[in-house]
Amino acid sequence: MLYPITTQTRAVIDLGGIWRFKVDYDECGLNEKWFMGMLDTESVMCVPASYNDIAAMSDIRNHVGSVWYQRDVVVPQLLTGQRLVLRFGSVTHKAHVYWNGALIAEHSGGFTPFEVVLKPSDIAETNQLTVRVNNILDISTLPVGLYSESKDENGKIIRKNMPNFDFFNYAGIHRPVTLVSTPEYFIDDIILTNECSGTSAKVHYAVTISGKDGAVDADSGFSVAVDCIAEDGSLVTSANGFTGELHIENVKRWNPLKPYLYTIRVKLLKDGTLIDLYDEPYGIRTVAVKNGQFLINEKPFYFKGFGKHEDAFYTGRGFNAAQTLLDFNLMKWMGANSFRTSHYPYAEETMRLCDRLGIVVIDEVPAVGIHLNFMASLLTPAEKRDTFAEIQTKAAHETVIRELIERDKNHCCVVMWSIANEPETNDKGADAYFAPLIKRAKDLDPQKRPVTIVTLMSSLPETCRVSAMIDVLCLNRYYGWYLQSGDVKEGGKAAYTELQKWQEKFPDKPIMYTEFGADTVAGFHSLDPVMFTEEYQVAYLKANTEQFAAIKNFVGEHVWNFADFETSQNIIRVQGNKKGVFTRDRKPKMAAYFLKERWTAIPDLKEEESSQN
Ligand code: GCB
Repeated sequence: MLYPITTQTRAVIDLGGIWRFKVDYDECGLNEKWFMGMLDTESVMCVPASYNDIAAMSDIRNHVGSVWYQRDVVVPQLLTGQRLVLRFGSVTHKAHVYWNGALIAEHSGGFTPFEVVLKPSDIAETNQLTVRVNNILDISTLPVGLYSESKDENGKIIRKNMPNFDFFNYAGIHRPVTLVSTPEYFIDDIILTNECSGTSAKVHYAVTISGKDGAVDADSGFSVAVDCIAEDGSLVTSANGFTGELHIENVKRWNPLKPYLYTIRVKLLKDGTLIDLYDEPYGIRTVAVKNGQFLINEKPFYFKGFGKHEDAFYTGRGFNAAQTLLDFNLMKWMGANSFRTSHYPYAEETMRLCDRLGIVVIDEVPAVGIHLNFMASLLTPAEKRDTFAEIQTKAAHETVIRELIERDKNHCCVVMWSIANEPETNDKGADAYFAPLIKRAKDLDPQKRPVTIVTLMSSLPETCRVSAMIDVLCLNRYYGWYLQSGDVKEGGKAAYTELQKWQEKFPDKPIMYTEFGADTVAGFHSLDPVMFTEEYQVAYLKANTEQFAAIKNFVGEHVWNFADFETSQNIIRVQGNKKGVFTRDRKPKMAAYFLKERWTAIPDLKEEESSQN
């Protein structure tokens, strides 16, 4: 699905701003047809944003179920005759979209875009756009939630939505809502891949053209012309045809923190007349896993960075351009080169920014919580559940993998897909559940990037059933925090022992830490570094990072987390998770300086050890 941009042939109208808003406390909105006519409310809400913290009241913040958004939309006359598409960057987690009272779209999955074409006959002078947003998560959704209903003494239904993951279940219209115009026949999709050989490169492209009756083929009288344009605006090379190749000499490669973006300009023509035009930014680089190394542009890459969250004061999980850019500037300040979109796909705007800034991304689907004993047993010890006998996430999982790869396939910043975070990989059923999903990701990705599953502390070389199937061993490990608590020295030793076993078992697979960290309350200090102090966080990071150099295939370190973030309430969280290297308002803890010193001394790409030998 192409990102909405304005070109000579396309217009984008932003529908963000202040919408009418109503909480559906009794889930009666559907029966009472709140989608017909003006929403009966005095409340309003910002779009895009999570509604939770903005509403200020705890019954809205913690509401389980549906809320309704509504606004009027006027379609400018100058767009008459154009194909009009209503597009949502994301609605978390389930959306029902009504246009002038009629249901026109439904979408499940809170982190990927969806769109619907508006029929010209449905467009009135002023139109009413109503969205019902539902935040319920259960064992068939991703992320996974532990949903339950009970009745109070008056027979009123009480809904409980316990997240089976460690972040606050923010909800709402989280990303831009736009009205996009295209011509009737239009560029529907562009697939880009490349091959590099020394200083030259070939970019292979495939363009899909569609009209009102679906895709049209090359015999339809339409033609496609493609230009490759350099950053200074000069034309590098051109090609013709629905599919083809662009040959580039003296290619400028996209490199970590040293980005270069070409523009691939696709033109749809009929009898020489321009019908549609779309510009796709494209960085040329290669990615491969070989001999235990992670190669970018044929050189060993070392991941330095974080697991992050889309999480901010006031706007919650809503797209926040200023904070996103600040985070990347802070990362660059400390020599970080990469992050993982833990634990869901991030905004398209963020991915475009990463292409532009040269930030390397491990792109994760929202498959978190596929472990029915994890949060539950941690908080309220219960009988062991059989995750793969009970979980019903297969269909959602197939969908999110397809939607993420369709959305992000052309991004040079994306070097690996993570198809789950910390599932129960030791239990029987894990291999049967994940093997087809790994295959699906590989089949769907035109660039054939590596695929991983990020594993939990208990997934050990002796027990983990998925490690043989994945390309990179991505480990979340908390030695010296959840294990060997308070003793970083013992923690460091335990980390080393486990890493050595992985190295022995899979001598050809790269290994990285995708999480390691310690909760740290900013401003807590002690001479003897005790847990929760800034000194302990530094000692913990030092003790763990000291082990890495001795592990031959160790290719990177992502600290958990970039910044403190909001979670639901429980006995192991203090107004959220405090493992941030920055506070939630982006003030550095001592660890930021420790990491800056360490990371600025480690090259992003090892020039000296090219894969040619
Ligand atoms: C993990 C999870 C992450 C948590 C983190 C923690 O392993 O992947 O979502 O926030 O641990 O801090 O416990």
